[in-house]
Amino acid sequence: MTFSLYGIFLSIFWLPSLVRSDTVTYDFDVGWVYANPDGAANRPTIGINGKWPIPPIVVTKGDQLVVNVKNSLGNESTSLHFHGLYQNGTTHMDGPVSVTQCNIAPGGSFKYNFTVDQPGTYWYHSHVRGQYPDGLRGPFIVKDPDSPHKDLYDEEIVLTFSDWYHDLMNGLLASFVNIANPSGAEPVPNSALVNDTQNLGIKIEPGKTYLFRMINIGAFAAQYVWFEDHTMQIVEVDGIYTEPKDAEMLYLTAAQRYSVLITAKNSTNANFAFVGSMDQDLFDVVPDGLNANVTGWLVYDDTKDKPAPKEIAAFEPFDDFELVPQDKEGLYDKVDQSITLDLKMDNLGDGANYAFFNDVTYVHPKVPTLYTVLSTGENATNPIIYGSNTNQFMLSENQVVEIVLNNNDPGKHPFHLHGHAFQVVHRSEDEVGAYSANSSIISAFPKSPMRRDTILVRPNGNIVLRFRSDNPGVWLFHCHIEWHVASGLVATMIESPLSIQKQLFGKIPQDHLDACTLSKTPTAGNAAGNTQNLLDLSGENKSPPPIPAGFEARGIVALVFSCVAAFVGMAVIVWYGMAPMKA
Ligand SMILES: *[C@@H]1O[C@H](CO)[C@@H](O)[C@H](O)[C@H]1NC(C)=O
Ligand SMILES: *[C@@H]1O[C@H](CO)[C@@H](O)[C@H](O)[C@H]1NC(C)=O
Ligand SMILES: *[C@@H]1O[C@H](CO)[C@@H](O)[C@H](O)[C@H]1NC(C)=O
Ligand SMILES: *[C@@H]1O[C@H](CO)[C@@H](O)[C@H](O)[C@H]1NC(C)=O
Ligand SMILES: *[C@@H]1O[C@H](CO)[C@@H](O)[C@H](O)[C@H]1NC(C)=O
Ligand SMILES: *[C@@H]1O[C@H](CO)[C@@H](O)[C@H](O)[C@H]1NC(C)=O
Ligand SMILES: *[C@@H]1O[C@H](CO)[C@@H](O)[C@H](O)[C@H]1NC(C)=O
Ligand SMILES: *[C@@H]1O[C@H](CO)[C@@H](O)[C@H](O)[C@H]1NC(C)=O
Ligand SMILES: [Cu+2]
Repeated sequence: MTFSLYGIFLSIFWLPSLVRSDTVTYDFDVGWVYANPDGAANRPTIGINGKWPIPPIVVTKGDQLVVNVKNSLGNESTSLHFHGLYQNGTTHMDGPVSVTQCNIAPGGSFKYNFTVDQPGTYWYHSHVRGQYPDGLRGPFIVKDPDSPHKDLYDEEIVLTFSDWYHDLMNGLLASFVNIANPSGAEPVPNSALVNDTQNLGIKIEPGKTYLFRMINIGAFAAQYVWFEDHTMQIVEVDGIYTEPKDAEMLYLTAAQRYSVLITAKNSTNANFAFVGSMDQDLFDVVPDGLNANVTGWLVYDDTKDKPAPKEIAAFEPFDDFELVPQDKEGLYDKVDQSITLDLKMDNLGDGANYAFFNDVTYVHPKVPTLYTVLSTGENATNPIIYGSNTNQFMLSENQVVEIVLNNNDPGKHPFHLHGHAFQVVHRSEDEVGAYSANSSIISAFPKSPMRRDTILVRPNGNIVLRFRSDNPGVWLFHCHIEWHVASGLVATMIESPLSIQKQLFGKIPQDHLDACTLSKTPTAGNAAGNTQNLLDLSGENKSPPPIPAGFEARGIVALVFSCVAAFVGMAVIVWYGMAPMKA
């Protein structure tokens, strides 16, 4: 009797403290190591604490996460972004350099500290221009004691998929945004990886059900993923629980995640291949000998063969637009603010190829945008002060915001919004041109649209995304192909700037400001660092000027090609001239 009374007492007065809220701390010393994950090239790679692959971050919903970063790279700045985390109240912990923080220069340190209040499968990566494909990217898993699927599986397995380059990003970026690459052809990866290796065996026990958390941590290539003779049941997409849906093949763009349940067979008679296959439509030229596939096995019996994957006739992935969030959140049908982004690729006056939203290519401001918000008082609501090349949009509080993105480019692009998951209310097929709402399109909007944080827009197609501006902060919206971030396919959402000031004015931690001192970055004023006249942007960072009137992009391309051909010709002559004479 006393015991059960005590039990009631406990449950009334002590239950809240049983909801765990631990602090989880990681100390990350970021530095160069060597790695050779595809067995074809040992290359300098960015590791953590002397190791690569870098460790997964694993927390439980509700935890306080502290990541102490020390930059020991010696020759590059760094930062960390926690992809998909809402950072509600902590926009200064989001990670993109020149947006919510300064560079962490070589020798510098920086503490990320925020509450993780959402379950699911995420990842973390550098948000310095072009850096993460050199290795600084890994899983970020938020466990959920209250997961609606927790009784449906026995074990969890994290699997990352990635493309991989043998050359370092610094050199690849220099030749990508270059007059000698006027068409903007992206460097093609050398190989595909699963869990930063190839030929991975996964020990499977018969009869068990596994939750596979799959993450594309690549730079560029989307991957088709399938498990031979095993059906996947999708239960989570980008951190949002979904109603279970069966799928035989998934398509994971760079930065997308899926959790799927896979039930093992009862017999151990055979092992089964699984494959990640890079979407070669993305590659302008497919180099001879490229193996776009990475293979692994569900290993039921170690002593049996690991069969080569069967060739498949066609890629027919599950259409993620069919997913329904488990909470069935209804369509936001009344839009308060609609933003149209017209995407194109084009050349600027320096002859290189850039990516544009509404004819503006992103160039980072001198003052991180968040610090402009915090240092300009009531003028923070004036979009002009954020500069001419940041594609800034002011969002006011608690509105339904719509982003209409028209892809005027023959490429596929995975778009990501920081700080939110969005409803995907419409996604067109290929080659339909700009979005134009009509009654048949609107009546086809899903009642409970899929929500996620990264979505593919098809070639010359369009997407319509909606979210509620309930998270004051400075949030990037960008293509998650790292080449396109470098060529400027980025917009800045400045959500409720006066509320950001209320949350964070005077509260930016000293180590964040010290990072600015070390990297010689101003922390006040408009995009140009002007604190006196906020409308005076002289000295701001700007894109190269447009191609001079009278020249056509095609003309420049032809001119460059003939110059390049002449240069190659000369180089060949010089090279022959220098070759030692054979006796
Ligand atoms: C930085 O250091 C690494 C490792 O020593 C080296 O491979 C890389 O080329 C350097 N990068 C630059 C930009 O100098
Ligand atoms: C992290 O932030 C929380 C909340 O602001 C604070 O209480 C805690 O002391 C911080 N932890 C560290 C290690 O700075
Ligand atoms: C894949 O790597 C993650 C860490 O990134 C690890 O937790 C997981 O166990 C690995 N999966 C397999 C099947 O080895
Ligand atoms: C494995 O055996 C169990 C129990 O007999 C049965 O319920 C289940 O359907 C079987 N699974 C498969 C994949 O055949
Ligand atoms: C990769 O997989 C696809 C699909 O099965 C197949 O068509 C292709 O031949 C494979 N490539 C290699 C190099 O094995
Ligand atoms: C609405 O737009 C779609 C796509 O542009 C088009 O296929 C369809 O015919 C249009 N319907 C009406 C009723 O105009
Ligand atoms: C942020 O927190 C506020 C207040 O707790 C809440 O109303 C809002 O929905 C949250 N937004 C996100 C994106 O988590
Ligand atoms: C900010 O705006 C106010 C009111 O529009 C103006 O009087 C003031 O000069 C502005 N501040 C700066 C630093 O430009
Ligand atoms: Cu892109």
